[in-house]
Amino acid sequence: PQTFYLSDYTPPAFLIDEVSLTFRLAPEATRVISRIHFVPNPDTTDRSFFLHGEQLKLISAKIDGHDANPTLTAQGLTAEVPDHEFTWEAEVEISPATNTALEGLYMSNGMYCTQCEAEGFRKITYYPDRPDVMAPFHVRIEGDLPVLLSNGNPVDQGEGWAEWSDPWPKPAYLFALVAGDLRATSGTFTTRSGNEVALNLWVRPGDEGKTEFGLQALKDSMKWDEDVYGREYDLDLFNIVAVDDFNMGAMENKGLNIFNSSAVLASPETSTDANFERIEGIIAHEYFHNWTGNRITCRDWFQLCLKEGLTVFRDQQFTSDMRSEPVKRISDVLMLRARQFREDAGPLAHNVRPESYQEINNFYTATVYEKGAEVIGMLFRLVGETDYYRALDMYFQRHDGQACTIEDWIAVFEDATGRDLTQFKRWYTQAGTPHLTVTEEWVNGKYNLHFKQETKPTPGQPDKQPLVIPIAVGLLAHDGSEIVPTTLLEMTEAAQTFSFDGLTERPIPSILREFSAPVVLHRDTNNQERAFLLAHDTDPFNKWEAGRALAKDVLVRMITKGTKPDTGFLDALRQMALDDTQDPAFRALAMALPSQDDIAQTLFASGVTPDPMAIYGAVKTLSRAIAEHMKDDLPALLAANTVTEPYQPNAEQSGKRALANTALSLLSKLDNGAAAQAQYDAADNMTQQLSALSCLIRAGAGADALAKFEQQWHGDRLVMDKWFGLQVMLAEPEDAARVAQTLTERDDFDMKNPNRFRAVFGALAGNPAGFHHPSGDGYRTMADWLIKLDTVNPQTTARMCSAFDTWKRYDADRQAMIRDQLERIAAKPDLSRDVTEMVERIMA
Ligand code: HT7
Ligand code: ZN
Repeated sequence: PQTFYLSDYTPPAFLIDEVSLTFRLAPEATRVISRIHFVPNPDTTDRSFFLHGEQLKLISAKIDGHDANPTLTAQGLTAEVPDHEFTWEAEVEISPATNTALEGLYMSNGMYCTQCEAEGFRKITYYPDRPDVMAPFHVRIEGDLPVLLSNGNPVDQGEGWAEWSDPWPKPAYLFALVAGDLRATSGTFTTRSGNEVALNLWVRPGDEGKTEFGLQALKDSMKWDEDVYGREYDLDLFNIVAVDDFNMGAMENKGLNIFNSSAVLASPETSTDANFERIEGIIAHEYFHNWTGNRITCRDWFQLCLKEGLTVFRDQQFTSDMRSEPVKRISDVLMLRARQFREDAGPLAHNVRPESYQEINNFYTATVYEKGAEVIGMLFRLVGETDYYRALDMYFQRHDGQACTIEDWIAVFEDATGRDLTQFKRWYTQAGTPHLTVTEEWVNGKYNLHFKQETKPTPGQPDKQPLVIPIAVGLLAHDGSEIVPTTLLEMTEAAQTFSFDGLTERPIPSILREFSAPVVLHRDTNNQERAFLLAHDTDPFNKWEAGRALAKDVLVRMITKGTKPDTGFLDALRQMALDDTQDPAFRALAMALPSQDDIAQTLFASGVTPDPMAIYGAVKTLSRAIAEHMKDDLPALLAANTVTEPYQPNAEQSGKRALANTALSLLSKLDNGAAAQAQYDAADNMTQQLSALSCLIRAGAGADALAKFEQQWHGDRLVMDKWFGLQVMLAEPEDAARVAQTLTERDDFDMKNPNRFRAVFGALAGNPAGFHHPSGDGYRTMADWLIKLDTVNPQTTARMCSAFDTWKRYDADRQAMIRDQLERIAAKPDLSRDVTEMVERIMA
């Protein structure tokens, strides 16, 4: 396959000032008629004419009314064109009903739907499918369906047709069309300058009861973007459509966002608190793209983090404002470490702004998204809140309507703040997680912190340069009082010392508060000090971090030295769990043990080959020890946090439920699931029902509840995804692969539906002891199904290949078994470009 390089960028030869598309919808023979007005790009002398196009049947092509006689290839076409402006007219035929890749125009449950990011538009018609070609679109849809939608504002409609016009120039990846039998829940939002925007959330008949929350989240997002960033919505209409078959969470098409139904449909009976929070965040994310992505887009796909990093940062700020700031920060860091640090530590490590790719879909990663957001968070800390928003105002003003680069973004911050950001820019161009080591010195009332930074080599990048690292530090006295409040240190050298004068005692430092930079911090400390910080740190993130470090230390010693669960840890955990002055959501997070994958990553980083079975055993033993240590407290903790008011998915109630369910899960280890069974029987919401079901399965008493659950929910595909996933996720290590395989044999397992496929195989990858079971069954079952799915849906298959990306952590037997499976995948005839690239990178 061809490799694309950032350094090869050239501007487009022709720009477009008008696009007209007509769709004559038919499941296996949709006609797309395009009329495109091209003008020579004054910024280049290149006049070669190339249009992307894949899997299209060309019916006719004309230039200024004459036959175009194009030369066709598998990637597109070329033709002789005038050296002045001209009109291209073409008709193509496509087959949405057989499009299982879910890119371009496809069908889902009788509904037509599009997904064009990143390069799906070329499967709809011939076009310069690159984000730096922006144009206003006029769209006519002809089809015998009640609802016909496209981007922008409606122009006109009649029986079996509708016309839409989007005045805002956009790249083809933001094009969307939806047609089907849909029902809307509607509302309005009045912008701060007085425009009334009509809002619709479109769903399949039967799903109308799950729309209220999404619509409110949209209104909250619109208001927040006005209040915080001064950004108003710019059309008369905002449509959201829920679709069942979708490769990712959602898509920000201009004025017509399309959502995976799992990322928008919610009701208390069918959705957990975590689902509600995720939905609110995704709705905000897609809405915020209207400015950061749509009005200002990317010049090319290497600049993906320009829109994604910034939009993730914005949706994180939103959730933090809507809910709890510390809880959101802790959850984001947990996610970053689980997914992005893992990526950075393995064969898939890449820059926040990659420099080459074979298939861009493989770069919608935690590095581009989540590390991209962390980089913006560091800029925010370094320049301060006032300058950050000044720079953003300048960005919106300077670049509205443009397709931009990271250089443009950095230049705005340099111009707005007068800072030289040359070194800071390395965060975009250097892969890998920096390791920051700190040592301390106390001499005559002077306290020195010596920092060293090091980034290990990553694929293709053997040498690393020092980065600018904002390190937020606070100092505490031994009585727990804070003697130096949070101060931001700016590290720029490979090794650097920061001094604090005028202290009367040697302080206890709280370093990297708020997780001020995406680094791994190393400090020679002890559990007494960790327990002190867990009890006294005023920074909630570091308070939580101290507890987490304690738990990790205990687990690592249990695994590597065979020690017993540490009573000091158990006491500290108990004290924190029962501390009513702390937010229940925070306490629930602090009581959760590090994930098995996190422990494997930690062991590997310290030179120990992780044994997934030993990790599984240690986590189980420690959880039981916590349960026994707290056995007299658990019923009261559960009762005190049981919500008796009617269900609300807000932060306060969900925090209490999280803590109560943590108590329930511990209690279930002692009472064989009796309390969980009572909760299951009484539950009137999915959070309570699902957590009780999990406890019952873990206690080995889940068979009845699983059967009842299926009976109750067999008609609800999103709830049934939970049922599928839970059984694999919680299966005993030796059973996990068999459970997954057995579930695929059911009639309601449909590999064409990414949610259902991910429910089963995402859960298999998320059950580390099951996936890495010494029998190799986990690897084999996963590979069997990735091979099957590749023919159907390469994008989802490629994403799931990352289950294997940690293979070098493990022992020789496991490595050999994984290598065999990767080779088996690689040998599949006609393996997609997506999966070929992933397997090659993982095996390299
Ligand atoms: N910008 C979107 C990224 C995306 C996508 C979404 C759905 C299906 C396929 C997709 N490929 C890329 C989603 C986002 O970041 O908001
Ligand atoms: Zn996005």
